[in-house]
Amino acid sequence: EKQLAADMPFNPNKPGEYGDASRTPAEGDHHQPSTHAATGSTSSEIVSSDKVGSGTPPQGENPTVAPLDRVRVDPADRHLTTNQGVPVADNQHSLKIGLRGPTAMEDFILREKITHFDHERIPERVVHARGSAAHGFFEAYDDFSSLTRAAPFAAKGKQTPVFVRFSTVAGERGSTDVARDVRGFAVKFYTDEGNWDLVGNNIPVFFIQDAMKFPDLVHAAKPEPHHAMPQAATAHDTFWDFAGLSPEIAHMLMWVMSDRAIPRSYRTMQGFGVHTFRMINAQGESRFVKFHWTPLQGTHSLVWDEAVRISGADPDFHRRDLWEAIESGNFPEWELGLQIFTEEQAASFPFDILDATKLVPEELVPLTPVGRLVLNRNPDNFFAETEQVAFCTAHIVPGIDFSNDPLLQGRNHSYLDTQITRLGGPNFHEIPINSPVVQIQNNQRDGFHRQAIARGRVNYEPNSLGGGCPFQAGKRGFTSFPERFTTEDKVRGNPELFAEHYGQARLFYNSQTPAEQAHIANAFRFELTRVQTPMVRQRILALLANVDDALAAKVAEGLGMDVPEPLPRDYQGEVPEYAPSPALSLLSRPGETGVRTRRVAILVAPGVDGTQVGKLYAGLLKSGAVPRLVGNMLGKVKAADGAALDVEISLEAGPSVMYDGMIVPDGAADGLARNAHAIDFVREQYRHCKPILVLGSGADLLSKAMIPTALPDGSPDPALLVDGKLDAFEAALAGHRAFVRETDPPMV
Ligand code: HDD
Repeated sequence: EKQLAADMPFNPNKPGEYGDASRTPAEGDHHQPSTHAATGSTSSEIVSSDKVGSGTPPQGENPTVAPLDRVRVDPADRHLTTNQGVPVADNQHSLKIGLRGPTAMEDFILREKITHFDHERIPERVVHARGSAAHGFFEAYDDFSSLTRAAPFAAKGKQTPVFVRFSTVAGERGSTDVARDVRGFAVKFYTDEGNWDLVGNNIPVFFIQDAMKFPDLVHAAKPEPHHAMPQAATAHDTFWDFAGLSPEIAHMLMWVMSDRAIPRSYRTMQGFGVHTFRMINAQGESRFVKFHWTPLQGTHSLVWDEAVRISGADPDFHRRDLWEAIESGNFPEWELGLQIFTEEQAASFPFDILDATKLVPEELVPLTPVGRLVLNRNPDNFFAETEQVAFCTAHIVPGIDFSNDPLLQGRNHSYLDTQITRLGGPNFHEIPINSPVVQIQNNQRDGFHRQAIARGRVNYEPNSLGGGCPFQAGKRGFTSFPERFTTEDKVRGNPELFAEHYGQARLFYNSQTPAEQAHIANAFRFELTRVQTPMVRQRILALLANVDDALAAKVAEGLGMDVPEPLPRDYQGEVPEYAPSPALSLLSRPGETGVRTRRVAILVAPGVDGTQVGKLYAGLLKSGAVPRLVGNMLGKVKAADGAALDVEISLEAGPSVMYDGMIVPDGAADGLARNAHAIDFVREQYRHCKPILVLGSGADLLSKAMIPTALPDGSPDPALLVDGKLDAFEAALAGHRAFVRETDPPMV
């Protein structure tokens, strides 16, 4: 035994527990026995081993919060062991009584392996089950301590580590990334004063105003309970039934029926804290704030027809996009902007800032840029990090505080509570991804899966036996903003302005470009067509009649119905009139990264102009785009000059929806035209308004696919370039889509 421990340390992190080391105290400071009376060390701890250490960690240290390195595991050059560290000789065969006999109960290795496997799954999140995450940092542009004492804003250039998880809401863990849905945008800041979670969405308003309604909203949106359909979709009766009976949803419906709900990428979404929060400086002065994340990549979305096809072609579309961007060094970046306003300003707004169905128009309170968020590292392990991360709106730090938004107040309960089932107990804060980077010291004890080994006999406060430690932080600690309340009755109900549901729904609709407005109407038509109960459709039309006559009429026409009487309004006052807010259009933020990471298909077939292909490929790479040679099948394609080109992906495996734009080089059309996948490819690129460049005889593929080269009104198509230059194509690609090409129904 001695021999084994001394000569063969199977895991160098845990050298032998037996042998001489267990009797002789090891050298070094950290092995000195404690002299602190409060630790309650017994003399047996002085007899230390490398496993138990000396029993005296450096004062104040709590290694459960050390960097993730402490738990990263790398199997290189290691042999298999059981969970008890026993070397495993044979991982292929169970232990049998004779080769054809029964398996021995004694086979502890088999049983351990199977038992662990049997318990590999944990419950998925009750909402936002499907998600993807990355590490990064937040960097403050300046010292904002006059606004807040929150640690991330304390100094110019200060960096705070973050972990960010994006998600859909309704779908289950394995559902498609590109469902029509709100996206979660949850940021965990590991600040110097504890973890701050900003648990937001890519839409600045919400469906409901009071947490009391959340379980009903989610039940209605999730698959219907009798047959568990449909997956990851609101296009069914129960959601729209709930919606029509909850007119506060009007504003949010405009957003979720808009292209915001089908983003091109997590990287091209805005994020919002949604609620009004407070920021408080060291002098105790408070301001209200709204949080906005603005992507440097621009705000871009899919078109619905494309999203439907991506769900089949690559349901991991957003996960893959985020992963690949970070792996390739194209670190996505967002600017954090704050809308900062006082209580007096808030009182003058024509809406209530505690109402999560309302936004503060940027024209009313412009954004103050305060820093940037950069995601620069993919997780090592999806389960350990992305799945086990636990966000909670109640995780705030000194300098930040809540408002009385009743949705937020309810959330503050829900998030901590839900982790207790999902992560199996109250110690989820010790899971490495959730632990702060600062020390945890308190008298909370025990519970399932406890990691920290709290020392001493004192687990209460106040105490004298522990020298009063850990002690209250006093002024350094978190103090709630001392908001003053007048004496009011305890009631269930809403403030008056909560009853006004249509002014901002109209504001949003009126702020969209015609193409975006058309997409909203089409989305309503699609969803309500899927609804089976005419009365449910009717009620939504009645709701829309309160928002915009033309929209209601268009949706009604699409459903073959008449617009009914508008829903009765709860609010007796005047509906506020808002001037359109261009900031609410997705198209107002084209981004600063141009064609970087945009995927371009170069279609190739035997006889293609190889030199031209080489130049296009190199040119696109140089601009940071991602070109791919797409052909009939994998293998070599002989170019006109005899050179061999490697097809990177086939038309079948890499269909049109995987690309932001396409090029048909000279000489490629003949070899492609007999493949219906190639015809579909061009037609879909066209229908989805993507830039197309055709060179020389490449144009033949357009005519084979019956693509019009001019717009319906006869004017030239700005994104269909016949014998155009690569520069012009790249400009169109940076512009993302040419919606001017769209017709309803599609002509191509
Ligand atoms: Fe929530 C998860 C965002 C209202 C209850 N929510 C969750 C996540 C995001 C949001 C991004 C996923 C976090 C992650 O990646 O792990 N939720 C929002 C926003 C809301 C909102 C922006 C409105 C402004 N949520 C809301 C209400 C309640 C919840 C009103 C309950 C009263 N949300 C939860 C939850 C979840 C959750 C049940 C499921 C998993 C989790 O928390 O950790 O507690």
